[in-house]
Amino acid sequence: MRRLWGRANSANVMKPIWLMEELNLPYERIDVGGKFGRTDTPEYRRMNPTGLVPALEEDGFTLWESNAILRYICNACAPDSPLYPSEPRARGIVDCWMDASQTTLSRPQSVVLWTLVRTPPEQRDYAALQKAMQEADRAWALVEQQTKQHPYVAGDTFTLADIAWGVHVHRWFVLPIERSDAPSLYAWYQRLLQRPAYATHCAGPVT
Ligand SMILES: N[C@@H](CCC(=O)N[C@@H](CS)C(=O)NCC(=O)O)C(=O)O
Repeated sequence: MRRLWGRANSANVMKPIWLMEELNLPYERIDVGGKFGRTDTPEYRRMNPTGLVPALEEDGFTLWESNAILRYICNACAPDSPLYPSEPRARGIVDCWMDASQTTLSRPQSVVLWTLVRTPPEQRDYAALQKAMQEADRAWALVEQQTKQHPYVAGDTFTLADIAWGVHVHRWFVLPIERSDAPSLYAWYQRLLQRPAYATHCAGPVT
């Protein structure tokens, strides 16, 4: 049995949900983290020592870090899938963009989300919000440049790199954010919305 631990409104949990839906893999999801708690128990910490979500569990095997989970699922269940190409250079490009989503976007985008969606107005740190919006905008500019030249983040086909960035882009466009003009980024977001798994699991109300 494949089990995904993590609340469905977490972008990092959306990544493996989206992938497993794309691949039609059976899985069970268990709500933990955020208002559901249960991530500080010894049992959960054995699966994910950081106490964050997601964690993947498969017959006693466990894994954490959302991008590592994406790679593992492709390697284990869909080794020939173009989602994670095996040709070294093609794979290198996908890996590069997946890593860049974590190193450039995740942190500032999370500050923007927490401030605008999960913090009451009187408690918001607007200076930190402004700084995070600018940093996230710079990260999205990388994808704007890339999608000017290719339909997808790592090139001509939909890959794990689109999943790693794509879970965040719906929020970027629906929240009241000062954004640079990014028509290619918006067109890529519209392409993602045509995928049923994305529309259903990653593009709902932002909570
Ligand atoms: N680098 C980690 C980050 C995981 C992370 O920050 N998860 C957030 C949700 S997106 C979390 O666990 N927040 C605390 C909680 O939900 O209890 C990954 O990609 O899996």
